Amino acid sequence: MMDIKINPNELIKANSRYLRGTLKESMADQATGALLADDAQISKFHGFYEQDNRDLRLSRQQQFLEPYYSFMLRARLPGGVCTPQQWLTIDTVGRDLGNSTIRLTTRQTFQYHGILKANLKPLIKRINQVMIDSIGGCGDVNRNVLCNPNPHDSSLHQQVHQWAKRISEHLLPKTRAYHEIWLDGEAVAGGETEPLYGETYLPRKFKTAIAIPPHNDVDVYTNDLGFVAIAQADRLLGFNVLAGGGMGATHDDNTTYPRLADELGFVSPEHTLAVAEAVVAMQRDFGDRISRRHARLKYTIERMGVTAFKAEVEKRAGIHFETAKPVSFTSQGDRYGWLEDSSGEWHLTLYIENGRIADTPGATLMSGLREIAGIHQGDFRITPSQNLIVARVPETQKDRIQQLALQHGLLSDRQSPTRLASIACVAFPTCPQAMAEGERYFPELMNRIEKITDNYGIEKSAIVMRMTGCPNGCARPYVAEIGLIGKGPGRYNLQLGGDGTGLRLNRLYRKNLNEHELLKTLDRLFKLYSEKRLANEGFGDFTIRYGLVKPVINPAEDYHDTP
Ligand code: SRM
Ligand code: SF4
Repeated sequence: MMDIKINPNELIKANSRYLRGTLKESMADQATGALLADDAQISKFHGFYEQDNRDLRLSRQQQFLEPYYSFMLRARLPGGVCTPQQWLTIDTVGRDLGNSTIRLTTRQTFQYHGILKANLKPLIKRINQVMIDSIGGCGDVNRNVLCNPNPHDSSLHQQVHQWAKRISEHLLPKTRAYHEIWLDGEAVAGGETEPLYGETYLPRKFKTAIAIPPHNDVDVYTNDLGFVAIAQADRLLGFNVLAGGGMGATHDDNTTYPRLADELGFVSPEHTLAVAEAVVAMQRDFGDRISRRHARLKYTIERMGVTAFKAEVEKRAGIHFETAKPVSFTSQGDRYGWLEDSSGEWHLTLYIENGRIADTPGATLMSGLREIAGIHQGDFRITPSQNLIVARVPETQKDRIQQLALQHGLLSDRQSPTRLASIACVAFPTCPQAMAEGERYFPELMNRIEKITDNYGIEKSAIVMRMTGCPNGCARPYVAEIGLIGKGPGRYNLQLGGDGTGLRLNRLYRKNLNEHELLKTLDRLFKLYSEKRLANEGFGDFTIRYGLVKPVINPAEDYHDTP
């Protein structure tokens, strides 16, 4: 008989009494800054990860000290929207109990880094006092639901944002463990169930996004479950439903790869929750519970085939998908500066380099946003490119907010279009998976890249460039025109060929480049682009047309195809 071993995480979940584990005991143990090993898995469902400062690892080891443990907590903030009052709390808590920075993420929420164990409970309590929780911020459940922040049309944004919130609520775990452990809620005396997830939850993380065409800010095709809003003027008619997108891969494991979602069909709004639930339930029942590397929905769909998958979703949701409506996406990423919408409200999109909000000698971003929050009456929207929109500003407040933004270095016209279109993941020193630098290094590298684009007169082109410290793909680098994927200290794989709208995967062009090799390669590519591009041709399209890389036809085979 074959000996198939279930993944140990499945047992941890099953034994956790609906996500309680021994978290209370772990928190009470003052002898260590860490959690018990199983609790470090369960904590993710509560929104936080145990980390240690990787810059300090060696010196701590040499001093026979345990690693410098701290925690990263990620909030749940569907669609990235919060009020100025909530922002003021987010800011104060970050200064009091975190490392005095706030990290905006590629999934429209914020993270605190550097939280000490003793500060976790007070921190969770304080954000909950302003109605922000961290349930399912991480873990094998549905994560933060993305929603196009859409500064163009407030009424459509409000409708679609409501759906992001509803989906998020509908797919939340029902266990009271979070309230019991962190908010001193009453202990549940048995009889608890998880109607959707069951006691082993999903085999792996699950991600949902809603896009409003023509903007693909949310990179909707990279999500496990995607909804593309179909609207007539400002009236929402329904959604095209997508399933099976995902970015994560592992170097040198040919069975892992990034994949774009398949289109299942169109549904009207009243079926949204039933479809979301059916897709999640399919992943619960058919996802791989043996290998976590192969446990995402994209692999389930590859195994089942999209036709069989769709038929089963229709059966479970009690619906019939109509043919998907035609849509056209024209951009990825944010549009900066002030925009007025049809109702006369103003929206200011601020570029926050790699999402890190802090006060530094040159730019007091954290203080500036605090001051803006003190007078702002609209809302804040975190974007999927780690930026921030000061949204719904009346004409009368525009000048004051502009002044504050200028005064604190939140507005500058010195960034190139390529920098503005680019993002990098966190990586060192907190991310345990990082093989190379991300946000700490990307700005310097970009300075050097800008010199090359200036040199070839292509400085006005916005080339979507995304860097990650490892192949997990947290900055969604596989749909960028240029993807830089960490391979080892100071070394990156170079991927080319995304289309600048998030509809096409890129492909490996050169492996394991150090900075010198990378800049030399980009120099050659940008020279060619400046000489041979067609009118209005984007860099990614050029690399395909000019034959520098072939388009990806079969992601499973093409991702590991060595040039
Ligand atoms: Fe991510 C794991 C940071 C978006 C794919 N990601 C991690 C961890 C938690 C490292 C770990 O395993 O302990 C990183 C924490 C670093 C730190 O110190 O903060 C981390 N991921 C991030 C963030 C903060 C990157 C950023 O710079 O903004 C993003 C937080 C999003 C959020 O608010 O929820 C982030 N991660 C993504 C995305 C992009 C997205 O979802 O749109 C992806 C690719 C899409 C996808 O999931 O397929 C992504 N992260 C991963 C993976 C690979 C999953 C896979 O299928 O293989 C891992 C590793 C894992 O899950 O084992 C990972
Ligand atoms: Fe860490 Fe890799 Fe994600 Fe970057 S891509 S944050 S290095 S897991």
